[in-house]
Amino acid sequence: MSTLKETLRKKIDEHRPRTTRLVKEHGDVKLGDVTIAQAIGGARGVKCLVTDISYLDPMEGIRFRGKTIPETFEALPKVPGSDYPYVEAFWYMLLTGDVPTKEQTLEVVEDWKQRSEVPQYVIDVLRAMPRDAHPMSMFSAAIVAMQRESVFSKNYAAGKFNKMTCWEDMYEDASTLMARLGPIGAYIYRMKYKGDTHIPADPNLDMGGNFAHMIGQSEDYKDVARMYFILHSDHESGNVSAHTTHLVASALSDAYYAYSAGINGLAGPLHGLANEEVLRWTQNFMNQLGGEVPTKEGLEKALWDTLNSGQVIPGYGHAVLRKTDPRYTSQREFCLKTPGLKDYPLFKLVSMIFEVAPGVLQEHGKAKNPWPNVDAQSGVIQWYYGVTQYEFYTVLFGIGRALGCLANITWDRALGYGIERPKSVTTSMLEDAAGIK
Ligand code: NMX
Ligand code: MLT
Repeated sequence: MSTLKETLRKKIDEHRPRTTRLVKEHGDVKLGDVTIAQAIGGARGVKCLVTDISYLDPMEGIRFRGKTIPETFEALPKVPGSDYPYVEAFWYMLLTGDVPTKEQTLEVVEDWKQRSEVPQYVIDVLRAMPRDAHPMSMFSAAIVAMQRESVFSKNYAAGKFNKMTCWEDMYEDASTLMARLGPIGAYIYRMKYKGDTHIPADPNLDMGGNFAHMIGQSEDYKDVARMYFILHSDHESGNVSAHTTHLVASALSDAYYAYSAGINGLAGPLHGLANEEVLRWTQNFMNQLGGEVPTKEGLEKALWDTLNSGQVIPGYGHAVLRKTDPRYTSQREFCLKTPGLKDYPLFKLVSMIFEVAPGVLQEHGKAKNPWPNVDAQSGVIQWYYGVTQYEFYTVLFGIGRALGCLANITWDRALGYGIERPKSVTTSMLEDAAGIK
């Protein structure tokens, strides 16, 4: 049986000529033009990133290596006794495009176990931070602290940089990060919210199961963790966390620098932090009603109040999607099939928002997409299982998002993608181009 790294090497060798040929023989082919609105408005729709790891169709939603979410869950080897796959199997699939066998999956499980111990100096860094620091700033600091261990940077400094093989060092760093992010997240969670008491890893568990175990969660939550990490993994390359990671890595910064930067982008309320905002919004609203589920009229008024005060409705809208996010649907289906969750008041409220908010946003007339995104549904599941510290939710997102970002930067190195450096223009130049001067 070939190892994941050997399979990846074969895939990379097969893929390289395609990229080389495109650049050498067809490099001048245009993919589109850039308008003034795009230059000012966040490059929306500008096609200038390449990835084969996932693709986001505006109407269909995400496909991972060509597979929809249900197809992904169906195809991958399942953890014994669970309906959900190994996160490790999904990593294999993101990297290679192949569905691994059980044996190949267990090889990754074992590899991550060997790499998973969180070094004492990382714990020291976390403990030195003010205890009220946001968990995302702790998470980011822990990641960048580990930069001293980067195989890529050590080899680069030793003069061993080789364009053809440097992806292997990126792969090593990415694998170590993947193995440690769950335990680091769990440490932050227990330090901040569980009286600074900690639970050692269980060597018999997979990555998702171990995360549930290390934060002190129930057996049922193990599937929540597996589902959550896979659903949040990747959303093609242009989203802030993936793009930031790619951008930073393009300077030949290592995986630790790059993913720490990606995490800082994920921490913005228009991006990953929206899952925290959704829960804050719904909890505040329910508290005002003494814990009762509101009427549709009451909810409609609250949504308008939010819009009229100049705030966005968190969890709704999207830069690319133009329909309900299938990641939302997948989590909603999980709620509907889970006894207890289906009738849970917070889930009822989230479902009512799903009925009411799109109409309100359409009438408001600004958002191009009035439908819910992944963040509108994720917090209610966490809350139901007792992870009520919504400040922590974006760390969960960040553990999952690493799968996509780190697989992508491994391929960036393999295909020799260039240092990112778009050209800027001045406002006068735009006015000249528009003929208004
Ligand atoms: N509530 C109110 N207004 C909105 C919303 C919303 N949920 N979504 C978009 N708009 C507004 C937006 O602020 C903009 O207003 P203005 O012209 O005054 O600047 C206008 O509608 C047009 O924006 P769009 O082109 O539809 O959206 P854009 O691509 O610029 O931004 C988001 C996409 C996701 C940032 C935006 O929809 C949003 O702020 N949503 C709420 C926050 C959220 O849920 N973020 C999570 C995204 C998923 N993730 O995990 O990263
Ligand atoms: C994501 O998962 O990154 C978000 O849905 C944002 C995006 O794709 O732009």
